[in-house]
Amino acid sequence: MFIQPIDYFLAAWFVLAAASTAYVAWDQFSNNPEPVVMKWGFVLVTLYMGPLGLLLYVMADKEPRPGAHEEFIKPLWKQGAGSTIHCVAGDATGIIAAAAITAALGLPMWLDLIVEYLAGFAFGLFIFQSLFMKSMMGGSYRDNVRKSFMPEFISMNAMMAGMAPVMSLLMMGRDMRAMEPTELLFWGVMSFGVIAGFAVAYPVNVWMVSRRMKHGLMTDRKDPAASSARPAKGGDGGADGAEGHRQHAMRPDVTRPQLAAVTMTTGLLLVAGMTLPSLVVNMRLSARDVDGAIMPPGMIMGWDTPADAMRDMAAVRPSSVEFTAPPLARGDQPLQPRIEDGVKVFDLEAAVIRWNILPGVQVEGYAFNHQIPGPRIRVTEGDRVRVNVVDHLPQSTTVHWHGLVVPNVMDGPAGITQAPIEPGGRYVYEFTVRQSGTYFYHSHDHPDREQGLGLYGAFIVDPKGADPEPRADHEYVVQLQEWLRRQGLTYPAMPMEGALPNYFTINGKAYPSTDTVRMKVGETIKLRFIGSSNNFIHPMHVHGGPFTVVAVDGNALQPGARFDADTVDVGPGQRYDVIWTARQPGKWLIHCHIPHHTTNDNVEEHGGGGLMMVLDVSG
Ligand SMILES: [Cu+2]
Repeated sequence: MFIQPIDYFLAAWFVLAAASTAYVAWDQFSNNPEPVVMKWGFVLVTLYMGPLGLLLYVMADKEPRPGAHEEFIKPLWKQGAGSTIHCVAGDATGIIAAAAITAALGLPMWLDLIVEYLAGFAFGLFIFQSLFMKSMMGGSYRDNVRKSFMPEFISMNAMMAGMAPVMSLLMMGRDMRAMEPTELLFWGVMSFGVIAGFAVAYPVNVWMVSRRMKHGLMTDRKDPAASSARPAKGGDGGADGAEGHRQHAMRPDVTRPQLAAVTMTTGLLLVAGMTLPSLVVNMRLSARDVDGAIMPPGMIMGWDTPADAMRDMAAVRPSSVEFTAPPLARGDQPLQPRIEDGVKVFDLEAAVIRWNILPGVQVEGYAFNHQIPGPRIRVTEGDRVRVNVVDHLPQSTTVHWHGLVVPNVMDGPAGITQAPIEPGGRYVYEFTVRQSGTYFYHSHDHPDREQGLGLYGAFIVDPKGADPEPRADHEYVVQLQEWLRRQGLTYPAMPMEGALPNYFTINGKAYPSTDTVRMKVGETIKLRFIGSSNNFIHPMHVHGGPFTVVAVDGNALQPGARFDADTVDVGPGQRYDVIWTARQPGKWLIHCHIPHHTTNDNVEEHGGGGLMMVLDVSG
């Protein structure tokens, strides 16, 4: 899916790779005079290395003028490139096929690499090298497998030494869509891996060609007379060009100590390439475990980071969005109950939505009834309440009724009092409300992720008899939340590396998109602060004089216990009901007193941002 700049680059890359491959295939099979195996080698390598494959082909192998191929391919660097091409064509084909299969099977990354190595080596040795050698030198297939073994082993080790770390570090890196063969990114990583493998394998191939351990490029004409050069050698190790498939045995010019040292060095490179990435990424995880997660930039990812942590912290997948809210939509909308047999029945549906926290800032959030915060449930003390909860999220959920005394099985903690509601599933909560005051509901299944992304809402209970709290002329519910929106993706904000929030909202909107409440001098307003946020204690402050704290966590304070203040620390889970009197006309702020929480992505606009709103008092 196209959600990151790399996706656009890769689309361009693969268009060019397809065009390059088509050209190389056409030119090889209609013009270029060389053995069929090499034609296929260049076609495959161009498929994997895109425009770089084309570059190699035209610079090192494509006959520049009729009859000039023999002369053109002579330089050692070209011979080395040819030798690397036929190694890479075979090995990479085996590796890529194995990688796609192991990803689908859900094998851990460390095992993927071993299977890929074996597949690459087998494909390279038994198909590309041995058949190639046989067509060049004749002899039995078995003989050729034996002769090809050492050069193929050395070259494959170097190739995989380059390719393995690219695959490990990029596939298990920040954007683990790279583990999914259905994503362009997977194929991009494969291409980049082949390029790295080519670069590491090239020097050792140049050496092997120079020592006549391997063939480089060669010429193969149907009509030898077409050559302008007299019978020319296709490089040091090459077969005779003009004479076509002449039986020709190479006599390697290497000493045993040289061979041993080169083998050992490439072997060590291979071991380094296979093992050292496990210092950085968790090689025990499979494509299934990480499920295409994209991690927040800056999060500490170690070799022991569990897959559960990755999935919990991952970006909301844009493709999981089921509803895009209109830019001006507000959360916390009153939810009207149906009355069934005297029971107040509410329906809550959890789903992934796209939501504007500011005019130009959209987040992918988890929402009840397509709004953030979820709809306001308002009932009266003594009511029997039933809430049908349906889960349309890509993960399971539950709902907890924060602060309310309910039967244990209605309390919501997933895996403790109830089985989580699976995607597509439903659970019915029913209880009688025996308290009054300011409460809220929120997800209690992975709340670190789900509540952090918006699964919460106000639950206000009016008293049945006399109100234990003083009355006020106005009322406003203040629900707090932190957000992490970075590089086009939304992550649940968490108080840890890489996950700290950069946006803050009151009722789902950041200032200046927060509500303004209009009042007259002398009027009062009851502010119901709800600590629905996951990460911070927010010292909520009101300008223009002190307020009176009349209730804490839903419990009304006796008149003698009420107290005046101008700031209350609203911690996660806490509620404060405070009554403020408009004493002077003008614009009076309600805001968090941690100044960073009154910015939008670190920017102050129109005098603030984030957790800030205005009480507009007229005279
Ligand atoms: Cu704050």
